[in-house]
Amino acid sequence: MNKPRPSAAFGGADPAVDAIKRTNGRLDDKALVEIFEVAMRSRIFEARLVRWAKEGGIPPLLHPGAGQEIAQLAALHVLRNSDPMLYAHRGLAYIIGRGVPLTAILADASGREGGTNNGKGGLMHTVDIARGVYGESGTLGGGFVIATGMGMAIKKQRRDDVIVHFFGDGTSNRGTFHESLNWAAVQKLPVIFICENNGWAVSVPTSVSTAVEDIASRAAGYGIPGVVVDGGDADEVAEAVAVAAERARAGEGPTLIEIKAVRLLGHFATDMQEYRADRDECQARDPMLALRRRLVEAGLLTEEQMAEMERRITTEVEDALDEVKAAPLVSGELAFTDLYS
Ligand SMILES: Cc1ncc(C[n+]2csc(CCOP(=O)(O)OP(=O)(O)O)c2C)c(N)n1
Ligand SMILES: [Mg+2]
Repeated sequence: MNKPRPSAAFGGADPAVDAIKRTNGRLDDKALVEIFEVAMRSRIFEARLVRWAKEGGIPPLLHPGAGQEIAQLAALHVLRNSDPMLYAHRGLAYIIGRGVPLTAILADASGREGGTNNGKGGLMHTVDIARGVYGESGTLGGGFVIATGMGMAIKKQRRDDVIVHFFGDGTSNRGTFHESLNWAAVQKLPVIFICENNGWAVSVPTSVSTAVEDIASRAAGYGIPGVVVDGGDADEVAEAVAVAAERARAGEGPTLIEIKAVRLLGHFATDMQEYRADRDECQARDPMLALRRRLVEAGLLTEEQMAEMERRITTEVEDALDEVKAAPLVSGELAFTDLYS
């Protein structure tokens, strides 16, 4: 699998894509700082949610995304905010990155007023169409079919949107993966399939469930590009997604991108990971640490500025939590609204 470089046919309609082309496949300084800040917001917010779950405030149905935020955000950085996104269950960086307010996410998580799904979706099903956030399929593997169907709609409507669908390595073993990638490929649909391979599906190592080393190698079976990128390298992720977006907008069809990721925490909030030998050792591979070092070395942020950023975000998170705790629970009558259209 070759790492595709941006081609000469770049459209020019996307500032972030243009920027990465100009800098020869590297994110510019402003983008790196932005990605770092949103990743920090996601990390702090998620840790607070886990604590709230342990305190009994919300069901412990949170799948921590710690370790995977930088890659998720680098991917989104080169897409338009209007590009429809179907996210995965792991973490909140996707929706925070799209600008969904923390109060809305907290309200969804706790079934309070002010959320996006009126108590019906809980934490994993925040939907915010104005921000291109189309939710997550509770049945893993459902997203492939939905993304492909959305791709057909976009193509029929002759819009130049690109659908991005994030999913895990375990999910890539569902039959819907095959049906969808084949159809998206043959119809040349504008979909970017992004597999975050974190080496685990709950407590099952990928090597036990998956016959190939690289999930991206399956792209060959559909005649589409398959690209492997390092989830610790924001530039590599952003460049691969920029190339895939350009290809999709040009009507050339889908791309399968595999991010080699690290899951720093348990499958869900209260998972102690007794099954995992690398539980402590993997912390050194945290992409946040690498980006932190890079920003300091490049003189883009000082340690003091990062500490200040952390304090500011912590206050922001606590304020959002106080606001949502004071909001009323969603009325039971709303259980029967928005179910059919
Ligand atoms: C069809 C289906 N089977 C099982 C589950 C339960 N489940 C939720 S997350 C998960 C693991 C998924 O692993 P992976 O796709 O690698 O994502 P990760 O959790 O590692 O991010 C499972 C089995 C589900 N939601 N849907
Ligand atoms: Mg996984």
